Parts: sequence; structure tokens; C-alpha cells
Amino acid sequence: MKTSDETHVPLEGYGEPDHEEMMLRAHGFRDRLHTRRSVRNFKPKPVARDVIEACVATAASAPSGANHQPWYFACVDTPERRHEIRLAAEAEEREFYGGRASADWLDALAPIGTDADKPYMDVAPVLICIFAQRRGGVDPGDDKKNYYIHESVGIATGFLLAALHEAGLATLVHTPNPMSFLNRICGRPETEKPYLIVVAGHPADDAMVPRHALKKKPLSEVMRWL
Ligand code: IYR
Repeated sequence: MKTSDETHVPLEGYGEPDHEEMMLRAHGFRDRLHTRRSVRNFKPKPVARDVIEACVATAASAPSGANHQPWYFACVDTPERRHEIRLAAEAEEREFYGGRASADWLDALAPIGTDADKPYMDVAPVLICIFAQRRGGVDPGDDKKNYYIHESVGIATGFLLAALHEAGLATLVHTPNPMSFLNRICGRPETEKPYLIVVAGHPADDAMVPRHALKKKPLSEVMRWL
């Protein structure tokens, strides 16, 4: 039996399930995540902070470059601040839809039916503003260079979306560009890059989602064995 030393501890948590059990779990997780949709119609019903905290804890357990955990989750649930974010985001989106976006890009978005209005940012109870830290380290107060920031924060965001979905919440990834206004509104330093906003809450009873998003590529197009 392995024992702990200065730098390593025994691995825990892997039960070596048999094939049947693995398929059961893999299919179960696949089927759960297949029901996730990007939702733009929310209920104004509040979500308890401890639910969001548990989901952020899942996100924050993600692997990261040198385990520096180069992320910060500014969770906004006050209506005034959500409104402030909405107004700033819509200002950028008006520029985007009004000329900054290429014709190709607008064509690609047409089936989703988005425009510069983001009323759901006032309606959904929580906006999770994710920041990527260029500097940091494992311990509080560290000021080391961080590595693979985008990869790390992207993985953590995936964990977060899966956790929120599993908790029964609808989500939308929103990326106004540029979004440096988030540093000001969330009080984050300039060394942090706003990565994206995850809008979270209960879906509206009459929520509709784009048919376009149901079309997922078959496995044969996204993978092969070599
Ligand atoms: N950020 C804009 C535009 C947008 C871009 C992509 I790529 C999308 O998949 C969806 C929207 C907006 O939120 O409207």
C-alpha cells in the first residue's frame, strides 16, 4: 500500500468500474449533458447563493497550468449591478451588430436570432463573470506568471456549465467584445482579462431555443480512431 510523502499522496476516487458500469455512467452523463441548451428566456426567480457556490467550487476544481488556478468568478446577483452589466454589454453589442461584425459572422448568427438587446441579463438572477488571471499562483498573494490561461479557464468554464446544468439551472455563455467594462463593474484588477459571462437561472416556462442548436455533428465527423 502506497503512503504519502513530501510531494505526493495516494490517488483516491477511482473505483475501476467494469465495462457495463462504465457504459452506464458514460451514457448517463452524455444523456444529461445532451439536454443542455443555451437559453435566452429566463424566469426572474432567485437562485440560492449556496447552489451557485457549489457549482463554482466544481469549476474551481478543474485542472490548470501548474495548478495556478488562474480564474476568478465574480457572481453578480444584485439587480442594479446586473442592469449595469446589461447596459454596458448592449452598448458593445450595438457596435457589433451595427457594423463591427462581418457579414459572414452575422450570417452565421442568423439562425440563432440574436441581436443587440439582452433583456435576459436583467431577468436571469445570476451573472457569473469569469476572469482569467495573467499572474497569480497557488497561494493567496502569489504574483507568479500563470500558464495556459485560456485552456485552464476554458476547462473550468466547461465544468461550471456542466455543474449548473446538473443542478437544474439554465445557462447562456455571453461574450460581449470588448468587455473590459467588467473589470470596472466587478472591481477586478487590470491584470485580469474578462473571459466570458455565464448567465444562469431557471428557464422561463415558455422558453424557446433555436432549432439550429439541436443539430450536433455525428461522432463520425468529430472523431476517428488511429
Ligand atoms: N456576442 C453577440 C454575438 C454572438 C456571437 C456568437 I459566435 C454567438 O454564438 C452568439 C452571439 C451576442 O451575444 O449577441
